[in-house]
Amino acid sequence: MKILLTGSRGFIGSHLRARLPHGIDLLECDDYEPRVHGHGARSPEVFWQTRSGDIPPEALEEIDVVIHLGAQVGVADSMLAPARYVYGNTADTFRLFENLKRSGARPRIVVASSMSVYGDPRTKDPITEDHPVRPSSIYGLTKFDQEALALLYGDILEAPVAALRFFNVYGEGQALSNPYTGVLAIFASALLRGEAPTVFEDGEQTRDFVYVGDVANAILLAALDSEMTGVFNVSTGVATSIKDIATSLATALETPILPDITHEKRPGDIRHCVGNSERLRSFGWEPRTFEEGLARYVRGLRSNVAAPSDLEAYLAQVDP
Ligand code: UD2
Repeated sequence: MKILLTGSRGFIGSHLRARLPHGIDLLECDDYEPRVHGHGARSPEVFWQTRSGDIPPEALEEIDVVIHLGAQVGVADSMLAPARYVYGNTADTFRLFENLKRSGARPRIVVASSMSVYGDPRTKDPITEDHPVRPSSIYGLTKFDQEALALLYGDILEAPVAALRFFNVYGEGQALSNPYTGVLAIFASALLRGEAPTVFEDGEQTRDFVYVGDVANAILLAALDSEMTGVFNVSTGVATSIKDIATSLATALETPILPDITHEKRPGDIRHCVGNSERLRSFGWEPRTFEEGLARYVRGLRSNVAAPSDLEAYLAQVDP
């Protein structure tokens, strides 16, 4: 089986590679975005050190599965530099699927979408995939474009498509140096420097934190189970407040530093977002508890895993 994996060297892509069954012929694509990878991090095994849209049709002819994780990531940044997201997410995804069409291949397609497509769900209850889509950031809009393009080209190519809406993903390898990454990595880097994490609003806003290994398992399931088509929330259904995140992480890291609660809202932030994942669970997927995921995350931090490039060696030693 031949798989094209875009974003293969990123946070989620690296966890996925560690789980791929032996014998898979993997074609990797990663543009080595400096904010995630720093400068100079390059692997000779990555055939395409380029953007997803640049892969020529000839390279796609024999592909059985496309897993499209490659994207520009960062909600706040997308409002400051929208063009980067429109080109990097919408246009590149369009070019990837257009090249796929030209190649004549009819692979199974798995695309990484995001809870950000819902915008502000305006409810504390877990939302299902039928909840209205109304992105409140350029990032969310372009993630929806990626999802919609995958579904549209799936229809055109008569290829099965699974669009996975990731909620707040955390875990080993989320780049500590990236200011636009998830809140756990931002808090971890503050605590490891001996500084108080900055909590916006009153800290009672909630999110649905899903461990990266479980996200990788969901992708693998979608890539290998031909019955899995349509849109799926990748979430736990459990709401955790941001204040609790700050204190749980400080406790787990044995750094008893209280968060600095600003009572200021970060522009564009939503108050609550929790996802119902019954649809994905019906295919046998089961996420870990936050406590288990946090313990794994902290073990990674203690082993100096600070970026996706640290993951390959680390995950080879631990049970991914
Ligand atoms: C956004 C996206 C999500 C994903 C994620 C990646 C939306 C609705 N969601 O989620 O799809 O891409 O970004 O990061 O667009 N916070 C603090 N202090 C900090 C940083 C964050 O208090 O230093 C709070 C923030 O106000 C928010 C929560 O933590 O309430 C989560 O923030 P986040 O940036 O980790 O993720 P979020 O939910 O904006």
